[in-house]
Amino acid sequence: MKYNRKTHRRQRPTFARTQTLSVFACAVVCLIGCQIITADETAPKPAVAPLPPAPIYKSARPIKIDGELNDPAWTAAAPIEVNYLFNETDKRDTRVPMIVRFAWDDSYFYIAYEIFDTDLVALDDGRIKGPPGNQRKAAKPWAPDEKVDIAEFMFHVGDDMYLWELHHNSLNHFNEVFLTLFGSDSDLYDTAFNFLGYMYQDEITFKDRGDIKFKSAVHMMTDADGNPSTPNNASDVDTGYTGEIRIPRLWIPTERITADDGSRSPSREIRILSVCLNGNDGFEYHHSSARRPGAGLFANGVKLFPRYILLDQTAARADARREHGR
Ligand SMILES: [Ca+2]
Ligand SMILES: [Ca+2]
Ligand SMILES: [Ca+2]
Repeated sequence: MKYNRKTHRRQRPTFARTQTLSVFACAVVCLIGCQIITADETAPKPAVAPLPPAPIYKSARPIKIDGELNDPAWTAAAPIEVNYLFNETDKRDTRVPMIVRFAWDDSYFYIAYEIFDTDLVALDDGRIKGPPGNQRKAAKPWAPDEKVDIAEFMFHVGDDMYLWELHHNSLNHFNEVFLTLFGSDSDLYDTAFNFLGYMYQDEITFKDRGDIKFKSAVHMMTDADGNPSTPNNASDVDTGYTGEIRIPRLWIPTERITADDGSRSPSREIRILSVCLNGNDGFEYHHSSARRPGAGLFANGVKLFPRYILLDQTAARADARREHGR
């Protein structure tokens, strides 16, 4: 799939007033993202191989979604540093603005993260999403004049063209967006379905399935004097916050792993890009968990999203015991 920004600039339609604000916001995010990397837009992109897959362990017990990361699953999970520089290739920042952990069980995929920020800003976009009884305010993903901050997770869900883009902030606003990527050879590319290379569907929402319900929470970090961080209050110096999200597994498809000999592994794989956007300086800068998120938009780098394998270590230990006759 190729994305030619120069071509697209010529073809870019004028925004009509009928387009939703959220689509507009997304488009502007994309434009800003593109501007950041304008300097090397004509240069060949360096070849950067994706990193080998990292494990995501199955949680032995349900994780309490309260924003506090003291559950055993989070102790066991490997921390993922989100500090690759957005406009560089394979370069990490000297500081780590965000740390992410993942876990899963039969019902849910879980996300935990820490964000370190001296001035937390969290805005909703005015919409209420979610099924009856489980509604939430939708996070606003982009507002440079208001220095908005956002945690973002992009899940590849199939065929290198379907993605979830999830937004969460320090006031527990949440927004799920379904992206469909179009290549320039697609018949849908130059149509109203497409803007800047993909269709952005932010009206979709994670519906609950019986007792299996989406849930998210946040918890403010405290400073050395015990004062909690205060979103949308710039009169103090914040420390940051922690977030927890659980998503019904039915919404998070995973890929089968096939070995070179054609055999199927019982484990499943998923590609996830974690992104931290901090608007402190009035210019929103992204850090990500990928060595390079791709040419321009994060979504276009889906092949380089970090890969993870969902491992059931309990089942693996049982297999090993059987194999060794124990
Ligand atoms: Ca917890
Ligand atoms: Ca504050
Ligand atoms: Ca901030």
